[in-house]
Amino acid sequence: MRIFSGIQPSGIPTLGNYLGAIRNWVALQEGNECLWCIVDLHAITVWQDPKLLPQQIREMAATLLACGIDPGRHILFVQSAVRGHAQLAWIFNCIARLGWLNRMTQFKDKAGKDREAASTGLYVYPNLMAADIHAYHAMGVPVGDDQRQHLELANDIGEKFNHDYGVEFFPRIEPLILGPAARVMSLRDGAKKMSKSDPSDQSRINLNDDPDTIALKIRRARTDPEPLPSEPEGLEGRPEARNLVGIYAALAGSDVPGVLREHGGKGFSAFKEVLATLMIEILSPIAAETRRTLADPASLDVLLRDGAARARAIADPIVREVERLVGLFPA
Ligand code: AQP
Repeated sequence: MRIFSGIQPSGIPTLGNYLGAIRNWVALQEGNECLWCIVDLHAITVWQDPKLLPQQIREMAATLLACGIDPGRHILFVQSAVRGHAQLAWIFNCIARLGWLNRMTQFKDKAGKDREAASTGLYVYPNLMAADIHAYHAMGVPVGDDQRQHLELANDIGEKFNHDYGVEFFPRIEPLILGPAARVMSLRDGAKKMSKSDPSDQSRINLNDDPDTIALKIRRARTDPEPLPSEPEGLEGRPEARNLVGIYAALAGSDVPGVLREHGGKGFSAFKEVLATLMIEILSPIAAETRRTLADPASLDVLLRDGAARARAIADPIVREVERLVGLFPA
């Protein structure tokens, strides 16, 4: 299966990005043809400092490589280097209906109370995401649970295009939402997702946090006074406890019932200690390898340019065919 997924270079990737997406990307590289995209056009839907953005892109690329993304057998590239994404997104702006976009909960979350001040790019973000995927006729898209609604919209766009132009051109996309931590929540608020652009650094684990920082953030993570239950039902109404158990399960390669069988009855201070130890064991080598790769930015840039050339070779003919189907004047 051809697989596509993207990540915004809007900061240092978090444990949420890792467990909800990147780790699954690495596993999917076996037996599939994968395109991994650093989506800078998506990132600028909210303000990004132009002096910092190129470095954020390199940091994201270095982190993905450190996590196990293989740019030899698969394609790792930067979105804006393949013009077809923006060209197809414009056509999709003309396919998607306002009513569909009005239902997108991520826009509501990200725009916040002052919706009038949000960029129009943020509003049509899901159309660009649909273009990212359909430009490659990708059929599998591994994402965290927060992106489920956007993938439904991408299918609606593909279907409406096929219907309007009387073709069977865009295939259906299958969301691949995997693992017990498909939605990692903030360490400060169990109702809010962990996010790399959250103003509070204490709300998240960054993949470049050092061991002391990780241990401190886990120790300070919000919990409740009850001990861990022995059954999943005992996590009802306890979002912070559920979050930490889900994180532990994902890191340990277990599941929630398994973790509760092993640690049920423990107080949170003891559980947080084993959680922090496991997290440090897994994340520290990633941080070290990221630093090593970042020490040679020229090689990283060559690797990303090579990835973009290989991505263009797939996307360009597909986007040209869309333009022909729509009746645009041949270039
Ligand atoms: N908290 C999360 N739990 C599980 N999966 C998550 N993802 C993001 N946050 C979590 C998944 O990571 C992939 C890349 O996400 P993105 O960077 O493209 O955008 P996002 O979902 O908006 O992630 P952030 O960290 O919240 O970024 P900012 O702060 O810039 O908006 C996606 O597959 C996503 O599901």
